[in-house]
Amino acid sequence: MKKLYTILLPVAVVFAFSACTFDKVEVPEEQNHPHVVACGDTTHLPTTKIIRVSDYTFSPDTVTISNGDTVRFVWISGVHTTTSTSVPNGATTWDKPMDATNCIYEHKFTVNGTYNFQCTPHSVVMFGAIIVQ
Ligand SMILES: [Cu+2]
Repeated sequence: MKKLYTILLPVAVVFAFSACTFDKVEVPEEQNHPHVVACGDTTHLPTTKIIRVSDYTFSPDTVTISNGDTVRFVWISGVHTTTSTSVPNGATTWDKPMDATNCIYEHKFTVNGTYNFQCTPHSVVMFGAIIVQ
């Protein structure tokens, strides 16, 4: 039994420190296909767009998405934030750190309009927009 612990403990430690990696789990296939698609069905299925956060850019810095879509900010390098600076009336604002321990932030957009965002410490060079239509 002691031998089992000797094996499992390092594994548990690795899992604990890799928690951030496990946040990157993809949306299961069935959630992207909630209904059977018939001929002529043009229903938009919710999708996720990726914005990479690095020194010192959001890439891409502007995305156009459909109502109900999600934007996933993915940390690449440095110490940043993703912070909304203006959102449409009735929409939710956000202000999240983006660093090695806060490596993923997902925001679902359910109000049409333009959302401007920035990295607060680097707002002169790091900013962008999400257009929901
Ligand atoms: Cu920054």
